[in-house]
Amino acid sequence: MTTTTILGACPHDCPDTCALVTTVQDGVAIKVQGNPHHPLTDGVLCTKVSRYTERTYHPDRLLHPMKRVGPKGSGQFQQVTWDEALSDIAARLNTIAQTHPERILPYSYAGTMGMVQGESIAMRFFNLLGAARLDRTICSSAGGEALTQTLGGKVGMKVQFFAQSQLIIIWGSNAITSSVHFWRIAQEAKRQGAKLVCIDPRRSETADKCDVHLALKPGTDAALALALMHELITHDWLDHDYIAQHTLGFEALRARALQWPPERAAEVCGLKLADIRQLAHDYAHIQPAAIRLNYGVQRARGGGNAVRAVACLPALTGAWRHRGGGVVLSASGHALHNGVALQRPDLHTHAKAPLINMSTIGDALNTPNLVEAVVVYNSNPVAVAPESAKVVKGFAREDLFTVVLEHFMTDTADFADYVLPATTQLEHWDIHNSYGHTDMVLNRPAIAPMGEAKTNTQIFRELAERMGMHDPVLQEDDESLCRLALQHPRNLQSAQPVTWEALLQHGFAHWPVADAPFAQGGFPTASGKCEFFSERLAAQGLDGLPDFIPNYESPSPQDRYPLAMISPPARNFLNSSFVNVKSLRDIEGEQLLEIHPNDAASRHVKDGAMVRVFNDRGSYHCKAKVSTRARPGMVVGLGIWWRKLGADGKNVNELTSQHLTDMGRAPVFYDCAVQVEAS
Ligand SMILES: Nc1nc2c(c(=O)[nH]1)N[C@H]1C(S)=C(S)[C@@H](COP(=O)(O)OP(=O)(O)OC[C@H]3O[C@@H](n4cnc5c(=O)[nH]c(N)nc54)[C@H](O)[C@@H]3O)O[C@H]1N2
Ligand SMILES: Nc1nc2c(c(=O)[nH]1)N[C@H]1C(S)=C(S)[C@@H](COP(=O)(O)OP(=O)(O)OC[C@H]3O[C@@H](n4cnc5c(=O)[nH]c(N)nc54)[C@H](O)[C@@H]3O)O[C@H]1N2
Ligand SMILES: [Mo]
Repeated sequence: MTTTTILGACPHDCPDTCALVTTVQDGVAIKVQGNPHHPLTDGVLCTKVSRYTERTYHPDRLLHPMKRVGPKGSGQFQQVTWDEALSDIAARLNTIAQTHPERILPYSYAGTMGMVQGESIAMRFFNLLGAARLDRTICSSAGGEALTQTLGGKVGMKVQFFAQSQLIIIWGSNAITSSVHFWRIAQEAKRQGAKLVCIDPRRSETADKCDVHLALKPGTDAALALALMHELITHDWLDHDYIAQHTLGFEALRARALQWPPERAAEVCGLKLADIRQLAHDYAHIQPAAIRLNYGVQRARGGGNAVRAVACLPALTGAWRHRGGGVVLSASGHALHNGVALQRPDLHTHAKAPLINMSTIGDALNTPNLVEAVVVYNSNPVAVAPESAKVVKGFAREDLFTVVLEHFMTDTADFADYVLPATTQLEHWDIHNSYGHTDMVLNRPAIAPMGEAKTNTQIFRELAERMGMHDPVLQEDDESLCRLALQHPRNLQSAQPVTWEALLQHGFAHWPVADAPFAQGGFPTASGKCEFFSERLAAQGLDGLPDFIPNYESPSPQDRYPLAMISPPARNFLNSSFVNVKSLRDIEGEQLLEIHPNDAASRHVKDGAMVRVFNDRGSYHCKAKVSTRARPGMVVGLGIWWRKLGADGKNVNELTSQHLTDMGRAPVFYDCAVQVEAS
């Protein structure tokens, strides 16, 4: 018997990007653990990924190419050879490409966050083809755009220094669920006396464990941030020196903030006046003060503005001066990888190719003459995209040619003409940055591909050959692509570059980032300052200052759809991944809707009873969980279930809309009015 251990990286869409150690016995992966030498992983994994072998060796794993034999969506497939599948796909795509390559749409997101199995050969392939471009907005583009306008990029505090904070504001995140390694650091700070504040409309597991919980109405964060500024300004709790040297537009921001006395914010946010005042006082007086801002705040109409407003706070008090002070939403902008070399945007020369927003895929697929073929990889749009009825109608089009690269027969795969089996992280090379920390992590294959599965990259290589696309850039191998990711001029010139040797030896390496990156200003904006006022936005005719923008759907009790619904992820799923892993689904039980006891009583809804949740866009059935985790007037539909595993073959996205955010063209999953009735 031979036993080896292989160093890897967690591929999932999560800020923690853990370093992994896989134990392999006679070619079989028997255990996946956290790498104890990687400081942030610290040998610990979440429940989901510690069961990674259960996912990899799942009895339902797709092991062979499959061809549709029944109507679209029926899930009736028959096994075919790779040769048959690839020849037919190549012929079908070539027929479209001869006249309208721009009607071939790639649809991909972060099933794996690896740069190689994510967007390398696949992106080169679609670029060379002149395919439609996909606007990848479904998760973070509102906040990303906002942060870029204010701070200059996806930059901020180094997560490890939250351990030194004395005040930690967890703003729009259920950290225990979605970034457990950050939560461990926050606990360390707490042991050193830090005060923890959670700002979240839901009393989440994280809110339970913080010292203070401010349960504001969904989508009102900008109003709260502006009221905090009002207090900082009127009490003169400001770092005048930092403001003078490292910010732009203070006078304009001051005038805006003075319109937001805490009384006004209390009304808009549904918070107690005293709680807002106390938070402002704490933020000004407890140093270092750190904000873990997260994506929960930017899934509503004014999400971009909310992020801009919050991102201004640390510059007002000079919190950036400390290693344990500042804000972080995403730290991915600190990485120095060469994404351009991997993806080669220069290869795309087809001027007529449209930019199609993945968040409105429902509308796009139902627009005549826009999309004739869609190739899905690393994503499950039928489950995760908003307004499912339209998404399903689009994917059900008999004249749409659909190819899905997957591990499992997902809701999206059910609609495919061909489903192609892809390798998992244990079976391929990849290289990862993180959006929560500033390390790079390498993933080496631990086991041979299962069944006939191939890597995403190999599938596109072989497809390209059959389509007569012989450009050598499509044939670069995975290990070379991993190395290429390091070839960024600034990495190569750095005094402490991330090297291939270090990655091979340790499995991870640190990007060179200063401990307190903005202690002396130096923001990556055009002005080098934190831009309270943005000339760029003003020049586009937009508001140069952050403001509160009310939700598209902010219901009141007399409305036809009187309840605000948010749909954050269930703890044991990762978006729609892992929903089919039985041991994890058993923990979650069924699709749940949390509803406040008052709202339940007025509708005669009992705890554990089935309910119908509906609005003009659709309805779904799920089980009511009567609980004060939901504010009065608000319900929480925990996501993201596979539709086919839901009570009536639907999930929460049946109700969400295709409206977009103020910035970044992103979806508004948490800006959604519904009604609930016993069923
Ligand atoms: N277990 C698990 N971990 C995950 C994921 C998962 O599905 N499961 N998803 C991963 C992905 S793709 C992402 S993008 C990240 C997301 O991770 P985060 O950005 O940290 O967000 P979430 O933890 O999803 O939590 C969003 C929180 O925002 C709250 N919220 C909803 N509306 C508002 C609002 O208007 N204002 C405020 N202040 N809060 C609001 C919700 O109640 C919820 O608790 O997590 C990643 N990690
Ligand atoms: N209502 C509601 N909807 C939401 C959200 C919400 O909070 N509420 N969150 C949104 C957010 S933040 C996000 S990021 C999106 C996420 O949406 P997606 O990025 O679509 O994420 P998943 O649902 O996890 O689907 C990823 C799929 O990729 C597959 N996959 C994984 N690795 C590989 C690989 O190496 N090769 C191939 N070919 N396939 C692979 C997995 O099996 C899985 O089926 O959902 C969004 N949708
Ligand atoms: Mo996400």
